[in-house]
Amino acid sequence: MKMSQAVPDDLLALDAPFVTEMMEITNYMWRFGWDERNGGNISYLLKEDEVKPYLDTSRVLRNIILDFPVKELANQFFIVTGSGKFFKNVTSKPSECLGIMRVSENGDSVDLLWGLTGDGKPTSELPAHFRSHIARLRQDSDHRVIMHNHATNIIAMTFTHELNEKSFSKTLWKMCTECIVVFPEGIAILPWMIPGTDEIGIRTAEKMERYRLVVWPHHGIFGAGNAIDDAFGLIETAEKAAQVYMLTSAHQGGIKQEITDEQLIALARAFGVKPNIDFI
Ligand code: 2HA
Ligand code: ZN
Repeated sequence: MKMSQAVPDDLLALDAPFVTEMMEITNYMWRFGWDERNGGNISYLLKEDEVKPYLDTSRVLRNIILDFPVKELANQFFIVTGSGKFFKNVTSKPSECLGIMRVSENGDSVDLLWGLTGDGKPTSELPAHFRSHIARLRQDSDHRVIMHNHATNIIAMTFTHELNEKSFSKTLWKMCTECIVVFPEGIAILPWMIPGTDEIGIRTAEKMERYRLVVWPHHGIFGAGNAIDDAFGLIETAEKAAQVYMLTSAHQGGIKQEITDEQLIALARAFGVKPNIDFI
């Protein structure tokens, strides 16, 4: 048992494993060059039992109104990155760059319980995050994490590859043997849209009903998972495949051989995954 009486909440929360995980992963993502300036955001659904040892959940610091209702997430706890915060700084200023909050009973606001000091706000992409959580939870009750970043080669590929979900997914599958095993459903693509809006949130969440990876052309990628490692691993795998694509397609000699459709099918069979039948 933690002695929560003796230690102020703002210090105790720093011991929480989910805070450490957020500090670690944002740092990795920044070092990969995927989160320049304030690019990227993460939200991580927490269980009340995980939060309670580190935080007095009855102590609300302030209430933040949402202009999109999320009744489906009522009373759920999240740790999120803050709007305008730099991933580069999360490790040195966690309580400024991160926030722990609970969605209100009626789903039209959030109660801030920790962090986002100095009147910080949750990520500007909160509509896309919350709506994607709702969509993924409908598919998988173990779902926990929505992650967005500006993965460099995925963005590059949205300029040089046609923006068609089937051909984009197949190209990625063929770039690294493990891709079809990691994301057998393929990857979704939205049209170019203004970020931060409820509209892009709604469209992202529609795709999340069927996919765990959604590309925002000329902007970045969204990934969903049951854990930080899961969402990160998905994005990392897609980004690696995009990097191989960018390297090989830029090569003067062009691509001389590839993983064939038959080999993709054999891979899926060998690893017991069902590839998206619309794509192969
Ligand atoms: O600034 O990445 O999409 C944060 C973002 C917006
Ligand atoms: Zn972004």
